[in-house]
Amino acid sequence: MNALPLNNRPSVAVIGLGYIGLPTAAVLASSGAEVVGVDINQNAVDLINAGQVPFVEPDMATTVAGVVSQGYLTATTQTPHADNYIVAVPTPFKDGHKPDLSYIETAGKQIAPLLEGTELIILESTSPPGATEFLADTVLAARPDLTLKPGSAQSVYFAHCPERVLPGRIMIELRTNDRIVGTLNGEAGERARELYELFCEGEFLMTDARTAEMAKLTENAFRDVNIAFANELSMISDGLDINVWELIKLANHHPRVNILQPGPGVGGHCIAVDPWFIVSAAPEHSSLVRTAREVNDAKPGFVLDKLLPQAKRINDVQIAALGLAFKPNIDDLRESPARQIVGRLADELPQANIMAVEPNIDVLPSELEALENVTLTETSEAVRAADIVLLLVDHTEFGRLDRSLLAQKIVHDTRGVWN
Ligand code: SAJ
Repeated sequence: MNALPLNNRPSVAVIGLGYIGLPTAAVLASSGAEVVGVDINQNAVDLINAGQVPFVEPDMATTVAGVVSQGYLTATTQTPHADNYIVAVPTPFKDGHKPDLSYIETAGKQIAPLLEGTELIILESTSPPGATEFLADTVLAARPDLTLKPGSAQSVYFAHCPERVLPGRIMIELRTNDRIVGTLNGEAGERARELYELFCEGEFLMTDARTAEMAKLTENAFRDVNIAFANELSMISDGLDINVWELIKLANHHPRVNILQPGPGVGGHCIAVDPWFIVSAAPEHSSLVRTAREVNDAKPGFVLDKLLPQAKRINDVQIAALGLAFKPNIDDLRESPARQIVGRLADELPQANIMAVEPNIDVLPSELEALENVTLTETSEAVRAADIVLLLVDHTEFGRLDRSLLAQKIVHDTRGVWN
């Protein structure tokens, strides 16, 4: 832990204390910055100020507890003045898969009146091309006395530094990943780099803001396209009576082939969202990116189409649905195909008893909690009682399941864990 006195530490306000903002705030605070985290969620703010965390991410809780107790990180609902701002707010999409920049706009409007000149404003949120310019335009529209022209006391500096950390490994990857830094004006990039150098040991890759925005989208679209290929293979193989897991393993022995793993669909707030920003920016040239999204979004329906006819043949069928998170060993249920599948199973099978197993949560999400035919159940209890076992998430715990419990059951392993 860095022991710089408070008045020598750069001041940073991190806007948005979600899955990226909070770990970034905590790592910055533990590496020499004086950090104020800002969030509209009073409950999250109160928890953080008590040294606790509002969501699970390995190793984050201890870092937050440490920096809060030392006074290097505080949380508030009111945006303060700081020399450096990091904007890490959501960028969801709205109707027609168009990016929704309203959170970025709100952040810009809240920062604008506080600016004194010479501040650095970094956009970290994954953003469509042009979003950093949009943030700068928002700020300057509210503060016409300020300028993007560098070098004066009225200059404000903007950069885009997209986060690229993997949920479940955020505290490690924040320090070790290479960092793209996109400059919008003047020395913004160099200043951003100095700030991130407090904690990031990776290489710094300097570019302009627009290319940085597109680079982040490209990384996630690349992964989405590759997962879509694996998911498409799984559907092709199913019809041809071929084991897709064996097929991929064999093909991956080729020195230039590296196919990803199929699953019940693609979840999370990044890979299932970001490729649409590319489609939205250049619809006429992004048919591959769009198709990959459509293939991955169709996979939960394919899983249900396989399972429902079998389930409907069994009176008062008992189904163990293993996993609700969007990927293994986390509690994040956002855009989770598993959660979507369980909801649709419950709708289609009113007489069924659906035992949802998710070792990382204590309470079902509200839309499932409200259903009479869905209960949160412990792993082996659910598997023992089940007629059908549907594995949806490759949590480590499920891989350790006593396989003899699966004998006499109808098993759908969408992740190839028991293959
Ligand atoms: N998935 C598969 N098969 C695979 C790999 C993943 O079905 O072979 C599924 C997962 O189960 C999950 C979804 O894809 O539902 C996404 O999971 P992920 O682990 O691929 O990615 P995320 O969404 O957790 O994090 C991604 C990462 N991007 C890349 O790997 C290019 C991360 O580095 C980014 O920082 C993050 O998006 C983000 O914030 O954008």
